[in-house]
Amino acid sequence: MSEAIRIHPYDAPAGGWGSVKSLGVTVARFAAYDALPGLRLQNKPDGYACVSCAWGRPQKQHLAEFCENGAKATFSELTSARVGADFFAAHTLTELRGWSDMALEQLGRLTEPLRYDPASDRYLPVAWDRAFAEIGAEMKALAPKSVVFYASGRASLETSYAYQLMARMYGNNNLPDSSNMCHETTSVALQKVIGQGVGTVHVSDFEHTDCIFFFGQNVGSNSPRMLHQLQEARERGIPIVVFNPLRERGLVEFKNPQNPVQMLGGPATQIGTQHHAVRPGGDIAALMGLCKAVFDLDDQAREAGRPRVIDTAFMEAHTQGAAELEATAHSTGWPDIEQESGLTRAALEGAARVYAKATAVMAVYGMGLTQHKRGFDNVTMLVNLLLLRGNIGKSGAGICPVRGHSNVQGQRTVGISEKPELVPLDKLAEQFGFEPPRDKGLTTVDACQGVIDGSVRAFVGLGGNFVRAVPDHSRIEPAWRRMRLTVQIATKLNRSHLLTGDVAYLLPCMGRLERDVQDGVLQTVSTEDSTGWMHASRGHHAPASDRLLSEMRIVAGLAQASLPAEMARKVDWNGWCRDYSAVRDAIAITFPEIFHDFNRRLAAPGGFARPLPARERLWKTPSGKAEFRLPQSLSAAYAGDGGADVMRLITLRSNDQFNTTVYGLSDRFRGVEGTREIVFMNREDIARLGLRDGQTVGIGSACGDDVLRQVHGLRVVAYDIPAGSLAAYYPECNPVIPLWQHDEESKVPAAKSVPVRLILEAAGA
Ligand SMILES: Nc1nc2c(c(=O)[nH]1)N[C@H]1C(S)=C(S)[C@@H](COP(=O)(O)OP(=O)(O)OC[C@H]3O[C@@H](n4cnc5c(=O)[nH]c(N)nc54)[C@H](O)[C@@H]3O)O[C@H]1N2
Ligand SMILES: Nc1nc2c(c(=O)[nH]1)N[C@H]1C(S)=C(S)[C@@H](COP(=O)(O)OP(=O)(O)OC[C@H]3O[C@@H](n4cnc5c(=O)[nH]c(N)nc54)[C@H](O)[C@@H]3O)O[C@H]1N2
Ligand SMILES: [Mo]
Repeated sequence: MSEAIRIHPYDAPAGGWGSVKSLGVTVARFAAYDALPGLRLQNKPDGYACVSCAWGRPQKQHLAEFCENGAKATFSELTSARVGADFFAAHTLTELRGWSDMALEQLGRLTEPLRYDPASDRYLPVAWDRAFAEIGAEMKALAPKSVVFYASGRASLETSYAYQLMARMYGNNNLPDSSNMCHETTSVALQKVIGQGVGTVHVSDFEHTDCIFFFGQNVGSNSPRMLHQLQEARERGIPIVVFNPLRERGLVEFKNPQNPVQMLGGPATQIGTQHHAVRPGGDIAALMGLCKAVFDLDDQAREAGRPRVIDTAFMEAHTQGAAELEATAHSTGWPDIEQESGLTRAALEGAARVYAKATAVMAVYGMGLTQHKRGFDNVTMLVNLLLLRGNIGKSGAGICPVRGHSNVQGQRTVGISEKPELVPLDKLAEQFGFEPPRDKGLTTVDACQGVIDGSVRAFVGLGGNFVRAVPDHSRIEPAWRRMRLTVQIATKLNRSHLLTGDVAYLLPCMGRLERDVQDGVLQTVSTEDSTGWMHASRGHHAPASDRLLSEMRIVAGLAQASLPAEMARKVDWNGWCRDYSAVRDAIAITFPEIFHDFNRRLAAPGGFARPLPARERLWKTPSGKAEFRLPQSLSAAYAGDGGADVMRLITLRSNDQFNTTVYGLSDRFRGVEGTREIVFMNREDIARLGLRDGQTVGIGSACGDDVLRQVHGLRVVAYDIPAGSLAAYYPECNPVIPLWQHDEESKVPAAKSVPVRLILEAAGA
């Protein structure tokens, strides 16, 4: 299994033959040849919603609406490898905890329900009925507030709705989902300033935009289908201005694997027209610089009697707080902006001129903005910039957070949220005849804290790899095993399943690509993409095993076993399992504005869009206007313990993983093959610290508390990254992130700009 380690600069475009070759390797790796013909159905009206990213689909579809990484996700789910009772009989969990994420992933699909047997330290098969009954007995004995119901962002709208209802009937709002490690910053920040917690753009806006600002999102690896829209925009001559500490290949150039001319030697499309290597955590400063420069351009225009640069009519009618922003921008000095952003005044003024010339600007962003101490300010500063020229609520303009999991936005929409104020609890009360809990539930960070302090006694996971995805592994893993009960619903084995409570179950489910037949009828499920469109999805492949249940059946089984009988009876769980359209009818009653006529509208090819009030310039904020907001500080980062040697670490994804699922060891675009144990470093830092390219080092948290948080055995890779910064892979580096370092408003762990210092290791490589 070990591949040779090769580190080399990569200068081929994103897409192109590299992507075709990588796909071939993946098909062979998973022996998923049966999956190939099915790819044509990916993201098509008669097919299935891709299980990889959440990017939207154009209404005018391309011949193939899949990408290299979507196909990888498909193959990995449709792998021919299986992991069943015979495997678990041969391996203790203690042994398996020594396996890598990639080795666990490659075991293939889980096939039957399992219960942990502490005497033999193994998972043993258990019948479904028995598993439900035993879990139910445990749940009934626990205090309702001590149980957490996590969801990872993939389960359908139907299952997610049933899941949140179960949690609330059980007695808590402890419904964190992967959003709490991801775009919750967006949900909180956009709700505050524009009155809706989701983005305002549709995919069709890319056809009308005349400028795109792109912050902290690695499109080539993490939402490659968007490269089509970016390529089309570039072919119209639209500038794309990129702010990213790294020069990510997908933002440099792209060859469309579905375009024969480009593939047979035609030139690649240049994507980014300006690249600004902002320092990690430096975006608030960069955005303040951009706003300052726009105000300056406006002053100059006014003095010269030219048309204003600022859209004063929009600002007067639709916003509040502009004067405070203007005063702050004027009083913030360029030296401070340059120092914190790592960018020059000239570079920021150049970007601002491009912004000021365009009439419809779109701002696209990802984890590079949300996962910081002041991620909230990153997002609200980006909104400030857009508002200055009325770039929200007009064609071709808007704010475009790129969500992660394929239904993470939808899960929040149908009620998976720890924030009771975001859920129509009165409606649920009336609809189902019970009193939902009204107190705040636990976020991901709160849940981890509860596991550490012992107040959380049980964890139910609807997908995901929670223990691996969260920060501070060395504190959370030991505490995790002191819980009473862990229940994991999953398609594939991962490290979280190997860390069990006293009583533990691993319940295998069908994936979205598989035919979900209930009562002889093929069921339809639905998801919401990153642009607020709802899509139907029907599986086309045989289930990986005949002992799998659908996620809907598992949730219904848990609910019926865990809720008091009189509560369980309030929902027709069995009816819901027989016909998912009945769940959609219930969703339509709870959320009529978004889901009225759900079943009818879902049948339309291309699905339907939810209302986006800010898109219509209806601002559902307390003031009824879009709100300019001042940042708390110019830096989005934690300062660290003050040592001169403290650096800012970015933890990020390779091109060969989906979150904690590691497909392989190839980060093609960054030129790293055969290993993930690396740390990218600036050449000057390498020289300054007396290190060598290729040498082995460790990194340790420099947060200033007295907990030891370290990762060892990382190979130094000289890389084009701002001085004083490091980049390394998630989840391997999660142990160095303290749990208490998170966005101050949303509690999303601060996985970018983590204060660390290098540790010299005895043996060099
Ligand atoms: N193939 C594949 N697709 C995926 C995923 C996957 O793992 N694999 N994961 C899915 C999920 S859940 C999510 S949330 C998304 C994640 O997709 P992204 O949002 O792209 O997440 P990351 O890989 O963490 O990369 C963050 C980017 O931000 C940049 N960055 C880091 N710090 C800063 C900063 O301070 N400022 C700026 N401006 N940029 C910064 C990094 O260099 C990097 O390019 O992708 C989704 N799609
Ligand atoms: N340091 C650092 N940490 C991070 C991040 C970072 O950038 N840096 N990113 C954060 C982000 S953005 C996110 S979203 C989280 C991700 O955190 P999670 O969502 O918890 O993790 P995933 O790796 O996406 O979960 C993968 C597992 O989900 C299960 N699974 C896959 N498909 C299905 C399905 O259809 N049904 C069910 N029931 N289970 C399924 C499989 O068992 C698989 O092993 O990690 C966060 N953690
Ligand atoms: Mo995510």
